[in-house]
Amino acid sequence: KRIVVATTNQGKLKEIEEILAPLGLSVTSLAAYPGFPEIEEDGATFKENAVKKAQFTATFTGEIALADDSGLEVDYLGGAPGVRSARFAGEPKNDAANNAKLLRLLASVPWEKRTARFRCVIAVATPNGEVATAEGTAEGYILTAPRGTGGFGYDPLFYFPEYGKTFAELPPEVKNQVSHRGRALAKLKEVLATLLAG
Ligand code: ITT
Repeated sequence: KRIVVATTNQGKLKEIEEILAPLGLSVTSLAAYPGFPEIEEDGATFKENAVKKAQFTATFTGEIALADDSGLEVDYLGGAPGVRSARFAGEPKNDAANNAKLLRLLASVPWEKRTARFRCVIAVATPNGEVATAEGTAEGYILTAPRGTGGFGYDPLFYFPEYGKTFAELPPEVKNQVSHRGRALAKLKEVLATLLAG
């Protein structure tokens, strides 16, 4: 059975492939569909954006599609960057610029007020219009300087207290077990198995 992962983010794609590996699916990505248009992420919520990306991709490709919309919510910033996480520092998307902006905005903020969480909504859609979603979160703190080289995006700044490490310092399989993405996908595994059996 085949599934298309509707993302242009290589970091996400790698993690989703690793998490889905035990299901024995044939996972393709948008790279297999030349001419695939850019989908505007204009939703107010992660869920709206995830559903939009999954439904469009299922319709365009005629395959079951899985999309991930995710981001970082920083309490001191009232939940920003949130759905705007990928473009926090403007166009084009730039992880280094996003991280620099986050450090700047939190420069004088004490440790106990640097709480944050990653949130991820995964949507799975079929070409005939079925859709299922699940959400996962991971709670942590924003450091004052980056640590670690793994993962992607805000990972070097995201300290995960349960392991005393940033997400960029965790081995990939450990991040995948505890991350917002890992948790959302774990919730969807049964739905996925059912859809793919049909
Ligand atoms: P697609 O829409 O093509 O999937 P994108 O990068 O634009 O790619 P989003 O709109 O969902 O995806 O933005 C998610 C951003 O949130 C991403 O660019 C990172 O900056 C951040 N993010 C999400 N999950 C993360 C993780 O596990 N570790 C670090 N940063 C993450």
